[in-house]
Amino acid sequence: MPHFEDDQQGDSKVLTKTKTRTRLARPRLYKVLLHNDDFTPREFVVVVLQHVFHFTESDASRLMLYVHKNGVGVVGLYPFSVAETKVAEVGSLAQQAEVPLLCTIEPDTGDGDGDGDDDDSRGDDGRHGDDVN
Ligand code: TYC
Repeated sequence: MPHFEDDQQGDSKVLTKTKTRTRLARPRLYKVLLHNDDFTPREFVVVVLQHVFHFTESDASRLMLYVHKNGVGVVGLYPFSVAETKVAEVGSLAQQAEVPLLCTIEPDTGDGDGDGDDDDSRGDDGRHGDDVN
């Protein structure tokens, strides 16, 4: 906020302005992981990926197959509250359908997939801007 200061002689004024810069920390991101199981039908997984994570049908199918083959995959990177909501949505759809489909959250360490071997288990680039708040 601009304010006037007296100089030493007291007969002139100096205008000084304090610039306040606000830097916002980037929100921490969390990986949402989808786990394979032997019972959930493939079509159900594809529909869940389309509805909860807004994948196209072909991307959802590709990701479902990735998880089916590899055991686990990252379906998205989100701020905690969004990640938590998505996991709860998947859990509730799975419960209604009486299937054991499991989705979990893990902090993003920025190393690829967090399993320490620095590979890439994402079916895409892992980011979805639509839900980020
Ligand atoms: N393995 C399941 C099957 O063969 C399909 C499946 C894929 C289940 C991905 C869960 O996260 C999953 N019916």
